[in-house]
Amino acid sequence: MVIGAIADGVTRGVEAVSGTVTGAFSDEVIRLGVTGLSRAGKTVFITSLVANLMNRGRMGQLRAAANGSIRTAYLQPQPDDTVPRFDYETHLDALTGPAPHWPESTRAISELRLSFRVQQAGLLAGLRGVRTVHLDIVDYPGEWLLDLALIEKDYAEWSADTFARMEVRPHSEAFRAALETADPAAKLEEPEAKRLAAAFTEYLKATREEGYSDCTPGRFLLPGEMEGSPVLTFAPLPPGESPRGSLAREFARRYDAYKREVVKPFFREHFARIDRQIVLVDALGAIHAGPRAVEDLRRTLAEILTAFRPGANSFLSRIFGGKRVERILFAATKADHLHHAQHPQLTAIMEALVSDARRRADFAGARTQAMSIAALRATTEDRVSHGEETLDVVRGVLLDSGKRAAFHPGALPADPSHLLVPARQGAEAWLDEDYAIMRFAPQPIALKPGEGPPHIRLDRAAEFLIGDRL
Ligand SMILES: Nc1nc2c(ncn2[C@@H]2O[C@H](COP(=O)(O)OP(=O)(O)OP(=O)(O)O)[C@@H](O)[C@H]2O)c(=O)[nH]1
Ligand SMILES: [Mg+2]
Repeated sequence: MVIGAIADGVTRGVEAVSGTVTGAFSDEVIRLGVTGLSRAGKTVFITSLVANLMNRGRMGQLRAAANGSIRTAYLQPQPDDTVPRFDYETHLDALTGPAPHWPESTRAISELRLSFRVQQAGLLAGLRGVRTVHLDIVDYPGEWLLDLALIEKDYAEWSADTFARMEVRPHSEAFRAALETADPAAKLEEPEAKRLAAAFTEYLKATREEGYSDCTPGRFLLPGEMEGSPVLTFAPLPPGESPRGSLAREFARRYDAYKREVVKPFFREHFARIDRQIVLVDALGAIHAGPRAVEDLRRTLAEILTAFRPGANSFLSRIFGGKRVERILFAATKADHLHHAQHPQLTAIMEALVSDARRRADFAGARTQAMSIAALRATTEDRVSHGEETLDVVRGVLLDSGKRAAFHPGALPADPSHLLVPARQGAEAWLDEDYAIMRFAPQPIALKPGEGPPHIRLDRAAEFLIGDRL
């Protein structure tokens, strides 16, 4: 405990020093965290945001872009040598090249530095001179935030929790069968450890495919370069004897190593340095999947968002050392699947999904907002007559067939509780409406000079997140 506190204190100290060094060169740094569960739209968001900040023709609602304060924006080497660079060029080529397609899934942390030369517009221009502001964008999986809950639990508690969840979740048979033939008190044999860890990982994968999002430890599903290492080769065990050198003793040790070597460094080295945060949420995808997916999403978001209340967790308050995330934007992504007439409803659902967490974060001093956005608009809007009525639709090219189609996903309720209440009550299906989803391909775009890729409200999102610092 004490050692942990000292180690954390030391890191903060070094941080503070490097902070002053940056200050001495009078360059300002904003660290923007971009997170969301897998497939939420992180990669597309960062790519389009950066492209639109470099070519600001479509950023009318970002004040510093509209009034000309931003003179130039350019990419620079990032400050952290050991973090993979966000592969901006490859992702942009995918989205805006001659045969546009969605980028590959990315499964780990990455970072990109975009720097601005800024000079205040108008009367103040001469007074303040030209400043350099660095925007460090950090992309990390939302699943990693779920591991925060492990820090407060020891191996026995975590095992007990995991078995309790298993009671109400499908696909645990194979792992249970693997446990039947295991002897936790016997001397550790590595093949046996691997066998149990593999069966447990398969169980986590299956539950995630079933739509459950809180499947800790997070790195078992997104191992990256740690695949096969001892910190990822353990599994929960029922309570029992754990003599020295036994499988049970070693699993408990590896669980502690996972917390120490994987979870804590992420929070300390990346999470605690974030100033501004956007949480991307595929709310439409969950609504389409049905009430259970919506309820699971709500719960998972609530758990993820506890990370933004450092006061509630002693490890977090220590590494934050009084600092906090100043602004948090909750963004429902892929809003181009909806005609804009329905965007207020989507935003209201987004607000309702995170309302508890938002209240608490507001209370902790962060400014929060909810919004509906599309980082890359893949559709155009239209109205079609459908029998007696006219219907608001969006049109685009379908990803699977390559055919053009008009799409109306169903009418979202004006009152979000019409979705969230049945979801909370465990309904199997929506009562009076089916929500369809279609996957559109990115459209070929001919960009005019000075314009970034088409989007919906990316400029408003940028204004909320960084507008005050430009
Ligand atoms: N129509 C539309 N679809 C989008 C948009 N953003 C993302 N998508 C869809 O969502 C998918 C996932 O987007 P990504 O940006 O790769 O999501 P991610 O969060 O980086 O996903 P992982 O890297 O797998 O965690 C894409 O392949 C698209 O199908 C958008 O603005 N509009
Ligand atoms: Mg990605």
